[in-house]
Amino acid sequence: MKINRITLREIRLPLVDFFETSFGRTQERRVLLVEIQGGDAVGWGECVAGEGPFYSDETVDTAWLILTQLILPSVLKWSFDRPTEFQELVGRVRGHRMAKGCVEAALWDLQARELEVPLWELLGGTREKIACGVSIGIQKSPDALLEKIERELLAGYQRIKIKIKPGWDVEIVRLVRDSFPDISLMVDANGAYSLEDVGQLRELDPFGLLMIEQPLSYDDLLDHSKLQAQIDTAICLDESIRHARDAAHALELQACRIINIKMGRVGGPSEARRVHDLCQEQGIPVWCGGMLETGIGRAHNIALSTLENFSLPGDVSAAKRYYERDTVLPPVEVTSDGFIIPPKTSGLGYEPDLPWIEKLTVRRQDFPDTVS
Ligand code: OSB
Ligand code: MG
Repeated sequence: MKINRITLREIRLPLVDFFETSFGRTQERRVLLVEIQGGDAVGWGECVAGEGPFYSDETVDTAWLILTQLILPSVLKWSFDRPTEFQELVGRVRGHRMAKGCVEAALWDLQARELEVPLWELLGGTREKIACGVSIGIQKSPDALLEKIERELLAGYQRIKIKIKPGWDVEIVRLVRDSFPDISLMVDANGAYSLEDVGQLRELDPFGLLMIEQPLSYDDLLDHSKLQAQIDTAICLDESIRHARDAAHALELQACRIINIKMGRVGGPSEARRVHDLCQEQGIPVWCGGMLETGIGRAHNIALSTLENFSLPGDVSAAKRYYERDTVLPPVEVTSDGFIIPPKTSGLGYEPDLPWIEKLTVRRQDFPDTVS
């Protein structure tokens, strides 16, 4: 299939509520959307880079630069049989995985639509429903946190993840456990601790947490391995896993027992699938992480989550938790018992709401540059 036209847009939209992690607070999202036309179809992708270099070194602006100057010009007029070939095309660009990832994702959607099959089927997925959990940020008060957890449980979510950082950890987890003794609960530190905090982290062991996500530095494997040997709670790696080779090294080092897969973080659906397959071979469960995506990114996460080894509930939740109005129709929603049913229609199975996206757009670049 030959690529004829590409549009890159930046949209801005406020979050319903601020989202706070150990690395900072987000109130408004800046999101890049890529639309790629080839054959008789159009595919969409969403870049998960953040507003600042706090989760990873990529940002919305670095992604814009790399996409407009290097990646999209090389994709225009390019022909491919399989979306996986894209990684060879851009292989000389090191890093910038979130920038690359949204383009590869759009190519998958494009091909699925061209073939008139659901994207999840093209990816090789088998799950007919996706178990959903939620990620709850650091709140203004412990009471506000308890209230939020209560609301999400009532909505049907199957697993609660709370963000922790030094000063908002053991006592908060104790409070949550006292209030909700039986829920499936986990914590995410986004790299806020160091190996010297092992004493503090061991204090989490009695609370029966499903896992602790990324306790140590975003770029570390070795210290996680040392930590895992000293705590009972399973470590799950997020930031530290940039590709399948990192995952292989992490497992060899026993740096974690679970891996969170985010397609943006690892550079696209094909690398995400590689991490998934490797973990499956080694008996390591995975789950799909989230990056406060709007519906387009969410729909890609849903498709990915249908792969067999996504055996734990993901941070794949309804769009309305974050945005008043989603970028796709119908909006991504969750059943009252906490599942998302992957659509049977072709491609993503959710349609980008183009008039709404146009309204939210603050900058746009077309390939070829069609003005005149
Ligand atoms: O660490 O999983 C994370 C959001 C932004 C950056 C990093 C993370 C998160 C989340 C939110 O936890 C998950 C979601 O999209 O619901
Ligand atoms: Mg995380």
